[in-house]
Amino acid sequence: MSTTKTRVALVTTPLLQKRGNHPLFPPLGLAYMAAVLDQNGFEVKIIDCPVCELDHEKLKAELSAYQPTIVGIGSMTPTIESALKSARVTKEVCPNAKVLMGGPHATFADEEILTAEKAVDIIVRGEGEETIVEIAQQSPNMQKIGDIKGITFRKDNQIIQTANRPFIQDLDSLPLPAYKYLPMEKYNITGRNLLSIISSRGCPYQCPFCVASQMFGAPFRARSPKKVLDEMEWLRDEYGAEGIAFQDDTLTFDRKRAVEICDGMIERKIDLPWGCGTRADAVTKELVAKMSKAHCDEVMFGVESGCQRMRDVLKKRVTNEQCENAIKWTKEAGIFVTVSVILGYPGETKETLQESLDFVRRVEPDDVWLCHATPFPGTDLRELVKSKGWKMSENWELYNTMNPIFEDPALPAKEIAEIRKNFYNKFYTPKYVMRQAVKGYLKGNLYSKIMTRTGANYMLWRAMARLKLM
Ligand code: B12
Ligand code: SF4
Repeated sequence: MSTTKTRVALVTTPLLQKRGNHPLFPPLGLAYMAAVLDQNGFEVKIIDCPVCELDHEKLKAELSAYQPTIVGIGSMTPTIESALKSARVTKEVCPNAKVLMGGPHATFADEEILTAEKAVDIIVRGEGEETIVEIAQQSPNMQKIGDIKGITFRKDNQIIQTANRPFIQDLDSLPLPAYKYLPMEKYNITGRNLLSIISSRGCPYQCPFCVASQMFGAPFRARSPKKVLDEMEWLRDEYGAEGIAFQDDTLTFDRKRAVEICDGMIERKIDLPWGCGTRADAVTKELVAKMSKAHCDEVMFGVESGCQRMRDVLKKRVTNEQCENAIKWTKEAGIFVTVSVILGYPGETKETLQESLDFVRRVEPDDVWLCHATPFPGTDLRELVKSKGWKMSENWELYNTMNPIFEDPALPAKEIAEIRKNFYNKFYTPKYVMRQAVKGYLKGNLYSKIMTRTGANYMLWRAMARLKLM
């Protein structure tokens, strides 16, 4: 038995490119793991490089000063190169530390990462809370590492995958995310302290392009309304939250529970504007009215396409009528509506693309995310593109849904990108900015205030780009 105190550093890797327009939220996954490590008596530090504006050199200095025994690095597909570089700099200054990597990219690219990058020792697949505690308990000798479920590791030049870890059944048993390890005053979106909550995990729909449902499984696992409401009050009272972003994939999947949460917000006078994502078939007119009364300011619907044939290909299992109704009711309730649409999924044609854009114009959402179909590791979409033998980029930095990743011979990627750009040029107009300013500043919608600025910035950026071209 070693006497070395196990000290864990959890890292959100530095951004290699400028932040762009991605909001910075506290890293919930790392904060949950920090909380369970803390609960089990381990020493923890979270280093959130993007929000602290740390590059790899500064991260190296932080790690060198802290000398952790375990370093856990999070990974999304576009940040994987940076995450691998973080692993290498860790080994330079803490050669004896075990380097773990987890998150949605590492989970599904475990073997590739361990084969290519010697600085990574263990990949944690799926949910990390229980696994990281078991790893810390075995640190530093890791003699029974093969007994730990949900990991992939190297042994005698072989890569070993242990059995999948069952999903955490009772999410209420988890402690609150350990925000005490994060510089909470630094997280704000256009000047607003907007903090996150995840009240459920898992999604029964398992759409073929979605990573979240693969990470967290099919059963919808939900925290009790009481715990969710307590967390909202805690974020407001302890951390000065001025708004809440629910990070659930389908917040209203269980409508009865959604109503209970809304009723609780009203009864307890929580009074915080909040936003969420859900499916068009998971709301009713009454539910969105109740959500609005509980201060819901934004709902994002993944409509994915405006063409029923394509929506069936995408296995979304909602109809145009359901989408139109959901958007209409939500707008009528005064809520900001975002729709998310996938462009260029295999089977898409110029006509179906046009149908999607016509649909969006017709329903007039407050914002629209036009996402290039992106074959993330772990998705059926990736297997489909591979099986077709189409050219597919392996430059992970491009996997941010704003770039075409594969080439469908029937629909050139360049054309899709051009159609997307033209759509946005016509979407963010002075009229749009005025509409959002009225909804934001006269009617008090938080998301409209944010989009008034974002829309104006987009137009400014476009005008400057044109001037440079002249
Ligand atoms: C919030 C969020 C964001 C925030 C990030 C906030 C943050 N600091 O985490 C923002 C808005 C910035 C964002 C951006 C993007 N996101 Co996002 N996002 C989410 C969302 C909705 C919630 C994340 C979350 O908090 N989950 C809850 C916690 C508990 O889970 P977790 O973070 O995954 O962590 C757990 C495990 O992954 C694991 N784990 C994670 N890290 C580590 C590290 C170690 C060492 C260990 C041991 C374990 C471990 O243990 C944790 C606890 O169980 C997820 C969907 C989802 N349901 O997760 C998508 C998701 C992560 N995003 C996704 C995508 C595609 C993107 C974007 C590429 C594109 C886009 N259009 O938004 C960009 C890329 C950003 C970039 N940096 O380049 C995909 C991931 C695909 C992939 N392979 O990377 C997801 C899964 C959505 C989906 N439906 O597919 N996102
Ligand atoms: S409904 Fe949404 S969260 Fe569920 S699998 Fe489909 S895209 Fe993913």
